[in-house]
Amino acid sequence: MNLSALLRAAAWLQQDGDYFFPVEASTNAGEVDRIYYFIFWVSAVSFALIVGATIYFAIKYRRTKVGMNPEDSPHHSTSIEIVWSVIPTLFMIVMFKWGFDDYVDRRTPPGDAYQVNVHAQKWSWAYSYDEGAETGMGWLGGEGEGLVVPVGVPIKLRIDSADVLHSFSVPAFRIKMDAVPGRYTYAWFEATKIGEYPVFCTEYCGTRHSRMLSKVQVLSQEDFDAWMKKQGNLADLPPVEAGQKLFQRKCASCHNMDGSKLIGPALNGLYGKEESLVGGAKVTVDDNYLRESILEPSAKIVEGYPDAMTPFAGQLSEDEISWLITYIKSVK
Ligand code: HEC
Ligand SMILES: [Cu+2]
Repeated sequence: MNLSALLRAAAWLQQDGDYFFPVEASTNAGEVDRIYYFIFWVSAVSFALIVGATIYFAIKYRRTKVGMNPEDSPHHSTSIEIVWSVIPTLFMIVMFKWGFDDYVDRRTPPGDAYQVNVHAQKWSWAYSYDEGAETGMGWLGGEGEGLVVPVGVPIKLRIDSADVLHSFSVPAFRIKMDAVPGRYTYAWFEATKIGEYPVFCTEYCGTRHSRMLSKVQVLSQEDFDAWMKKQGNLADLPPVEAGQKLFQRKCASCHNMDGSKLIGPALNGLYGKEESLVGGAKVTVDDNYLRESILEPSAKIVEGYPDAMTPFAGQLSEDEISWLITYIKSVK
């Protein structure tokens, strides 16, 4: 499952790509690839010249007879030294200037860019829009549609993390940016091709890091507008359904609802149960226990499990906490 998903991602990335790179699907991709190939070919040619000359001289001047003495040879040539210092320096300057210009461009979203917020958490991605829409992972079993964006519009991503360092990477767009707890980071792109592209977490973030896969859906402007119109608010749903959606987005990477253990215990049939805690205490699961377990998971650790849950204090509204509790209570 894990492996097949990764293989699928690799195959998906490589279609329409070349030997080194996946498809170029953003305005930035072509430039990144050109800089890469420039540096690559300069390095390859330098390598061939240097190693070629080394081999040539090693053979030409090898010692062939016992007792051979070294011949006198010039030990300094200003003109050669200038040539081999100046020419590489010029290439370095081109690499630096070209790379730096593109870096500055990457760090500076156009003023009219459309903002989408990206939320990283062990081990899922979620996206929210100022219009109120929210989407989840969108791939690999995660519910939701991933990051949905219109084609041909600069998109500015505001990225945050609820727990540890993650990194938001879309190879087809040639963008990557760390998600850092306690602050916002930014990235931007303008998609040039309608389609779906994989999203990876590229900062090792724990057990299920390799499954922190999501996708970007690039739609035409009309399709995007139609999609946005259809996005209801969670508050418009019955609480159980709202809770289920939230659970899929924020909790399903660690909790199953079918009795099986994941990173944390399964949460079905939990309500009313007597739970054993680390340290030997017992507690009967009621609304307050659920609430505390969500907001401050370290307060009571379930026996047999690590203290590894993301604390959700400050991240969920009262409504959201209550929908989650309603949902957990509803699943037997
Ligand atoms: C990073 C993994 C992770 C995520 C994400 C996570 N949990 Fe947990 N959860 C755990 C672990 C591990 C435990 C057991 C240790 C403990 O009690 O803190 C746990 C325990 C719990 C418990 C107590 C279970 C019991 O058997 O008494 C509840 C309730 C709970 N989580 C709810 C949630 C909800 C709701 C969410 C989403 C808002 C969530 N968790 C997200 C890892 C996670
Ligand atoms: Cu991660």
